[in-house]
Amino acid sequence: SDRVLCLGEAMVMLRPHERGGLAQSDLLHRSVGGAEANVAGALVALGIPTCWVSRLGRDPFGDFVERDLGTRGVTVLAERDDERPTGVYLKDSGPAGSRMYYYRNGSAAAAMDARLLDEPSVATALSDCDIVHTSGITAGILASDGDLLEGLITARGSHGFTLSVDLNWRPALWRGREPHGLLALLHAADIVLLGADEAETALGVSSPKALRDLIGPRARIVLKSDAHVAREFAPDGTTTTVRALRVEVVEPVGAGDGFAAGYLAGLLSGYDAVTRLRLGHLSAACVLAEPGDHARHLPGPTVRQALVTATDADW
Ligand code: KDG
Repeated sequence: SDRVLCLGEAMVMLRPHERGGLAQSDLLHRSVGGAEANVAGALVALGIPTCWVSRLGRDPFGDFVERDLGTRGVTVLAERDDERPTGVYLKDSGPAGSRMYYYRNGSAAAAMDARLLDEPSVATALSDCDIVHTSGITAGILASDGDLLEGLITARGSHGFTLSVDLNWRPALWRGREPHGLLALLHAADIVLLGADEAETALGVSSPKALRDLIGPRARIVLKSDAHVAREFAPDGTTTTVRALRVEVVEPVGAGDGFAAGYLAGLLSGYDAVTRLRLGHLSAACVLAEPGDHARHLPGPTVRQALVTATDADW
């Protein structure tokens, strides 16, 4: 059965097929984006059986998302909606970085609520998995405020899975709203992944101590700074620091999802803190080297084994 359940929206992602931006390009390249779906695909590629739970429109883009994730080996548990469409987003990459344009208001996924967790296939997956992974994006898109996430926190109590949350701060989703649901989710989480820049902008905290005070004592916190180093702060006070690999960045969107997948795969493989942070960095590097939001190739068993025995000098 699936060891991880990823909960969140997947969208069709369109980007210029040729050089030049969206305003110039006549041809667009189509792929699948969406933070939790990116994590699900990467986990499967890293050898961890994973399902993705969401809602999709009953439309051709919904078929495309379902087929793409299914082909990559992800178990797709997505309710189809006859009225609401599958979300779409456009990515314009330029020398100054990437811009995202969302067409997701009123999407099928935005209508997710606690009933989704009672669907028999989803309820079974929740009781069988080790980790449920979701993100601040899910908190940001939900139409019925908090209902789904409260349901998830309650389900953790009865099923006993580990709740992993990536802050994934997307200001465009929070304009004019207070991130209450997001804070409740962070408080409840067993694992919190976030960037130092997001901690500052979204939560207004700039030190690990302030972050620990805000999130509370239970979570393992993984803080990534300026893409150069990742630190794991365990609840017992242990801190582990691993610097990132130096890679040439083709396009950065999705790297955090690659990191989350590597880190969670490492945790489930029983790797120590150093090794799981390394696998996070390595998986992120694979995404950084591609224009899409997820990598076509992730470290195979031989590389993962090499990570386990690598010394600091090797890394
Ligand atoms: O983390 C990558 C995601 O940001 C991207 O795939 C699109 O899910 C997405 C979002 O909401 O930004």
